[in-house]
Formats: sequence, structure tokens, C-alpha cells
Amino acid sequence: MKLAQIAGFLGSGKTTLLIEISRELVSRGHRLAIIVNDVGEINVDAKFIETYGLKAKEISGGCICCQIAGSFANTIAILHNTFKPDIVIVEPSGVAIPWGLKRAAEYSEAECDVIIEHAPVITLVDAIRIDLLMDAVKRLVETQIREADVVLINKVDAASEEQIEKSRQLIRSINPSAEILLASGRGGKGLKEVADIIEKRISPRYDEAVEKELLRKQYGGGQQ
Ligand SMILES: Nc1nc2c(ncn2[C@@H]2O[C@H](COP(=O)(O)OP(=O)(O)O)[C@@H](O)[C@H]2O)c(=O)[nH]1
Ligand SMILES: [Mg+2]
Repeated sequence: MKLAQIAGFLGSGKTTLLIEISRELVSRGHRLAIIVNDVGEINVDAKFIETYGLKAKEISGGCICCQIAGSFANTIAILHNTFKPDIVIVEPSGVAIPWGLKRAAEYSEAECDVIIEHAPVITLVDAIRIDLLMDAVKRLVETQIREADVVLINKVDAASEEQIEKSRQLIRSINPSAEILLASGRGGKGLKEVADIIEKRISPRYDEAVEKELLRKQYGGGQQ
């Protein structure tokens, strides 16, 4: 089972993009499920999403990368045993950490005979709120960018050239090796590319040593 996470701060356009990408992947013949971690954020109703021919699960009560990692693993196991999706797209809460989510997903391997493979970690950066994001939630946004394989500069339908350039510079300064794409869940831009990335590429499994190295880079010191 391949798991794709779409990270990004609250309001960065995760739900909007996830629905469009899911429709694209369903039309390509995939058996798709989505898991949305609702922590009081406004999310599209799971029943509505299911009208597109995919399975949707909502998990609430805490963050699935840490507080309720067990419920997340359990939900994956249930999906595997009942619906058998080949791809599961996860919308974590806006405060989730990508590596934590990988680790939590892999817990499901202890609950059923599933093998988890990760699609590249995709992080959305809201181009139209780039200044606000760098001010108010800098550390969190940095972590999500640093741990991404692919960063989408999102909402380009409504962003100025200057906002897009600013977003690009910010992403480069935090994660020089990330692939950067322009996207718009509303305008349809980048959808096919993102669907290709989820379909064809993989990202490494959880590795404690790699996570520690990322934390060291972020917090500077060697203390654990
Ligand atoms: N202009 C524009 N607005 C968007 C786009 N995607 C989402 N939004 C808007 O941004 C807000 C947050 O979107 P949502 O998908 O709920 O973000 P989430 O909190 O990350 O799941 C909503 O008002 C959306 O209509 C986009 O591609 N372009
Ligand atoms: Mg959402």
C-alpha cells in the first residue's frame, strides 16, 4: 500500500488539492482511500468525498503523527483489511511533522499484513500568505519544508509574481534539494504532475537517524 501525505499549514489548500488529485488518480484506475485528520479544522465531509468513488475516513481527537498515532495505524489496518486500497492519501493536521507521520503509518504493519511504501512527501506553501506564514508559524513551516521531497507553491491562480518568487526563495533557503512545483487546486495547475509523482515515485521509510539529523539541522546544537 502506498501512502501519500500532503502536508502544509492550516488553510494552505490541502483539502482542495487532495480532492482534485484523488479524482485524477481514481480516473487512472487506482483504488484510492483518503484519511483526513480533523483537529477542529474545516474539512470537506467524508460522505461528499466518497461520491467520487473513493473511500474516506476522518480521524479526530488529536494529531495522527504523535498523540493518536495508534488510531492512525489502526485506521490504515482497517482500510487494508476491508477496502484494500493501493494508494492512501493522508491530509495531516496543519501541525503534523512529515517524519512522524511516516513512522506512525508504519506501525500499521504490526497490526495486519500490509507493507507500507511512502510516496514523496508533498508540502504545500500558501503563496498568497507567505509573509504571514513566515511570521506567525515560522518554525513549523520550516519543518514541513525541510522534511518535504516536493514542495508545491500553491494557489498560484491568486498569487503575484512577487509572492511566488518569495515563496521559491524561502523554500530554496530551507531545503535546497526539494523539487519545487507551482500548483493550484482551484485552477487545476500541477495536478497531473502531482498525480504522477504519487503514482510513480517513492520516498524512504522512517529512519530514526535521518530524523535526528534533520532535527539537528533545525535546532543547531547536538543535544537530543
Ligand atoms: N485562490 C485559491 N484558493 C484556494 C486554493 N486552494 C484552496 N483555496 C482556498 O483556501 C482556503 C483553505 O483551503 P483548504 O483546502 O480548506 O485548506 P486546508 O486547511 O489546508 O485543507 C479555502 O478558502 C479554499 O477555497 C487555490 O488553489 N487557489
Ligand atoms: Mg483541510
